[in-house]
Order: sequence, then C-alpha cells, then structure tokens
Amino acid sequence: MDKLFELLELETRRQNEELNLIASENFASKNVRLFAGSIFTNKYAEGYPHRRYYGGCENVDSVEELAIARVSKLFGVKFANVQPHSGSQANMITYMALLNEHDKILSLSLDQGGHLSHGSPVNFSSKLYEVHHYTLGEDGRLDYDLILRMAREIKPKILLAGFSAYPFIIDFKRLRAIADEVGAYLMADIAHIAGLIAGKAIPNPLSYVDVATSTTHKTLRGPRGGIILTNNEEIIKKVNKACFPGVQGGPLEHIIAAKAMCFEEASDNTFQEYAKNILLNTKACNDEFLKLGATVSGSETHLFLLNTKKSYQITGKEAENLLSEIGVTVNKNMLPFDDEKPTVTSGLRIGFAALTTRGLNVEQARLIAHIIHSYLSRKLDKEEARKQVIEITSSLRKVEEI
Ligand code: DSN
Repeated sequence: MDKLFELLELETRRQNEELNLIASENFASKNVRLFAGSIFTNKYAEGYPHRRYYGGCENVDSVEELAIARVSKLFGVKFANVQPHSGSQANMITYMALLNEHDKILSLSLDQGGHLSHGSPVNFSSKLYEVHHYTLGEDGRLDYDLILRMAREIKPKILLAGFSAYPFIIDFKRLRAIADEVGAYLMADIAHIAGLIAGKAIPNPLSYVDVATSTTHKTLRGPRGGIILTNNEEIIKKVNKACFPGVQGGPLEHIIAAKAMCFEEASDNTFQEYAKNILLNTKACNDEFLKLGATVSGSETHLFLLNTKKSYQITGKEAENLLSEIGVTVNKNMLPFDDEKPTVTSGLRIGFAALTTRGLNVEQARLIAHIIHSYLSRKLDKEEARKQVIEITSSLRKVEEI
C-alpha cells in the first residue's frame, strides 16, 4: 500500500483522538469533501462563467454561478468572487483592485491579533504598500478613538478591519464613519468570523463595508479557500480583473463546487444552531478558566486568548508542547503588547468552531478548561490527563462521518 494511505489513516486517527482547539480550523462535511475531491479538479476554466479561455466549461460555469448566487444570498451582498485560492490571495487581489503601489493601508499588526497579509514586514503587503498599524487599547479591545486619530493623520486609502486573534465584536458602523471622514475604503477581513455571521450569531457587517474578504474553511466549515464580497459594482469589476488575469490563473473548480456546497449547508437553520453553540462553548470555557484563576481575554466570538505566562509561568510555546503530550491541539499566539517572539509568545489562542462541529457541549467545554488548567499547573499527571481527553474525544462525532 502506498505510504500516503497509511498517513491518511494516521491523520484520521489523530483528528479523532485529539481535542482540536485551533481557532482557525474546522471539520468539513462529507459532501464538502466529496466535491473537493471530485472530477471537477480535471477542468481548466481560466476566466469567468461564459467568458472562459477553454471549451467544455458548461458544467463548471453552472457550478461557479451557483457558488456566487449562494454566497451572495448567505451574506446579503450583490456581488461575489469565489475564485481566490486562499484568504491571503483574496487580500492580495483586493489590494491590487483598489490600490496603486505605495498607497497607504491602516490595519492592526500581526502581533496584536491582525494577519500576515495585513502588512506584516515579512509579507508582500508591506513590500508593495505603505502600511501603518493601529494598536489595541490596554483592555485588549479596539481603540476606535486611536483609529480615528491615526486615520485623520495618515489618510489611508484602505482602512482594514478583521483579525486572526481578536475575541470581541467589531463595531463596523463606527469604522464606516471613520473611513468616510478620511475618504478611505473600508475593507473587512472576516475570515475568522464568517461562519458566525452566516449563522447569525453575531451582526453582519457587510452593509457597512466597501469590500470583505474571507476564507471558507474556518467557522464557515467549507473547503480551504477564499472569497471576496461587495455591494459595489465598480469594486467587483476591479476585483474580478485583479483576480484573473491579475493574480491567479485557472480557478480550482472542484474547490468552488465544495464552496457552493458549504454555502448551502451554512444557509440551513441547523447552521444557526451550530454558530450559537460555538459562542456558548467558547464563553463557557473562557469563564471556567477565569473561575480557576487563570488570565484569559474574555470572548464574544469563537475564540479567546489564555495568558500562559501569567497563569502558569510558562510561554505559549511551552504550553503548546505540553498540551500536545495529552492530545490537546492548540496554537501559541502573541498576546497584545507581547514581549516574546512570535515563535515563543506569552499565550495560547483557543477556539471552539471545530469541536462544536463534533458535537461538544458546554459541560465538556468547561471540563476542557479544568484539564488544561490542572495539567499546566502540574496538578494532573500526563496519564490521567490523557485519559480524560480520550473520554471526551470518544464521545464526539467521528470526523469522517461529519
Ligand atoms: N493562519 C490563519 C489563522 O490561524 O488564523 C490565518 O490565516
């Protein structure tokens, strides 16, 4: 048997037997995986529906039109591009559509909870554009007065909101007013919260922004990929041109089919229940940590930050490694104003989109806080902690059956 089949089996086992608390991951459904692995992968389709550079595109045209119609309805927008291969690509395409080289972007930096493609010094975004960063307030929340002051001074062409490690609801109405005052586009990167918006668990910001980018695989629970949404016809024309032929070549039509499947699933009432349960589980776990005396950020979304340095006198890296010994999968994450390097960090980002898909409930979310807290405080030995993890994972839905 090819080694790959063995690896697939090992990965299935790992996903079933570990508690996945990585805030950006999820478990896609059988149907999403069916289309992601379908024969649509055989088709080249450069261009857009009915304007392709290849023959034989009649079926993929319908697939892409279906994906566009479904995602537009799901988020309440007029226009969408479903071709970006990833969230970073979606961001690059949007910058290319709206900016000239060296134009200014005002965004949150990676170390405060932003994203690489929002202007990190090691990313294309800071090499092509002049990026300025606002910071969070001391309470770990967006400081809208500071954003206003900086926007007035810098006059960015894009005011960018949307984050990878921000646990609170964003006031997009306020950001709209700031963007209007300085004549900037308001761009939202909703990659982390897209599923919460689609599931109506948090407010939909789409009516406030000029353009939104997202991935489809985080809280939205689809295949790995990106999308761009807007209500502005001029913007979608520029976005479409920037996507193809600007940045990408042939779209991944099998992934677009899987996206269309995920948009259908996310428009079902059961998805609203799911999105609500993500918030309940996340808050339950955060609040249990608080009761136990740990330092956590609080949460209004699918994630919170655990300060491992303050709580257990260990770095995020050490905590991540320790937890992996007992089958708890997390990622170290910089905390606002962190003095550790990104490869070390002072804490963890903990999210519940994935485990909620497997049917985790609030009591189990609280129990997870106890296991992590006791293990990192050295009050629980490895064997007992692993046993408690297995008790939870074996009660959850199997990932291949989702
Ligand atoms: N790497 C993703 C995350 O973990 O949030 C963002 O692209």
